[in-house]
Amino acid sequence: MLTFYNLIHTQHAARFEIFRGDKVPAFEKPERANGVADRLLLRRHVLRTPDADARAVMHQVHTPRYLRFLQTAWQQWVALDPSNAEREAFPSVWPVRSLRSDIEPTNFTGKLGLYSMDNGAPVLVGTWDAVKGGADAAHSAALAVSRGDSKAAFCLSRPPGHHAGADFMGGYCFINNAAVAAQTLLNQGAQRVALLDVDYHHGNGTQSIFYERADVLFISIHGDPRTEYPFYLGHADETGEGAGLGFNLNLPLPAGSSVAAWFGALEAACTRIAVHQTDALVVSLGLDTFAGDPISSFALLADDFTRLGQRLAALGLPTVFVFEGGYATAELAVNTVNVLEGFDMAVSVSV
Ligand code: Q9C
Ligand code: ZN
Repeated sequence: MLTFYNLIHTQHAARFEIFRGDKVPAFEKPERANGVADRLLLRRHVLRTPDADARAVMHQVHTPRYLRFLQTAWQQWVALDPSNAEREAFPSVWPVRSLRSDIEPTNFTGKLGLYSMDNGAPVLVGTWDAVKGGADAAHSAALAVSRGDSKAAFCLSRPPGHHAGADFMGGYCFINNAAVAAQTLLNQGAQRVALLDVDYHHGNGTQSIFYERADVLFISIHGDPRTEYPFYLGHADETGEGAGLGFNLNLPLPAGSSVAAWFGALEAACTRIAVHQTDALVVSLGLDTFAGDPISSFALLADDFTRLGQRLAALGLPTVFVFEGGYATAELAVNTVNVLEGFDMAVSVSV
C-alpha cells in the first residue's frame, strides 16, 4: 500500500481533553500515527512524503472565514496574553439555536466557539501546520490514485478530520482530510465518488459538506447517535437534500452490536456503492470499531480488519484510505495495517 505520511502530525499534540468532567490525557495522540508508520515500514510498505499543496482544494470544502480563523487562531490566542503560549485554546461558548452564527465576533473566545462544535479540538501552537500537512497528504494520495500510480493509497495523518465541517472543528478534527481527498478525485476527472466512513463515530462533518451534492455519495456505519457521539447527526432518515437527495446513507447500529451486524451493514454499504456506478472510493478509516477501543462499543477483532480490507478491494475501485479515529494505541497499528494488507491481498488475487 502506497502511503503518504504527514511527518509533521506531531506538531499537534493536545495534552488533555475533558472526559466525564475531568481533565484526562488526550486519547488522540501522536503515538497513534507513529505506531502505524513504524508497522508499515516493518512490513516493507512504501512511505512517501506529501508533495502537493492542498490549499485550493481546502477552499472547495471549507469556508474562507473558517480557514482564515484556523490559520491565525494560535497567534490571536497568544496576542490576548503572552502567557497563553503555555495554554491550549479550548472553546467555552457556542452559538446554539436562537444565537447568530452569521456575524463573526471580534473577540477571540467568541470566534473560537463559533468555529467549534464541542470542546474536543483545542488549538495549539502547531495545529495549523499539522492539519495543513494532513490535507496535503490526503490531496497527494488522491492525486497518486487519480494518476494511476497505484490502485490505492493511504493518507496517514492526524489529527483526524471527519467531524470537521465546512466551517467548524470538533471531535479532535480540524480539516476534513477525507473531503479533501474526494474533492481532489473529482477535480482530477472522477464523475462520481463514494465516501465510505467506517469510523465508530458518525462523520457529521463529511456528511454536512456533501449533503446537497450528488457527486459524492456519503455512506457511514456508526454507533447510533441516540447514545453515541456526535449525538446530533447520523440518523437513518438523513438521505440528502436538493441535488444531494438520495446520496447520503446512514447505517447506525446500536452500541454493543456484534461483528456479524457490522459486516451486515458493510454489505449494505457495498451494495449501494456498486449501484452508484462509482469511479473512485474514499474510505474514512477509523479503527475505533475495535473491541478494545477505550471510547467506543463495537466488537471487531484484528482479523475482522483484514476482512474489511478484502471486502473493499472486491469493489474494484481506485481507493484512497484516510486515517481517522482509533484509540487502542497498542493494537491500532496491527488493525490499521490489516485493513490495508487485506485490500492489497485481494487486489493482487483479482489481477
Ligand atoms: N472531551 C474520532 O474518532 N469525545 N473522534 C469528546 C471532548 C469525542 C472521536 C471529546 C470523541 C470524538 C475522529
Ligand atoms: Zn471515531
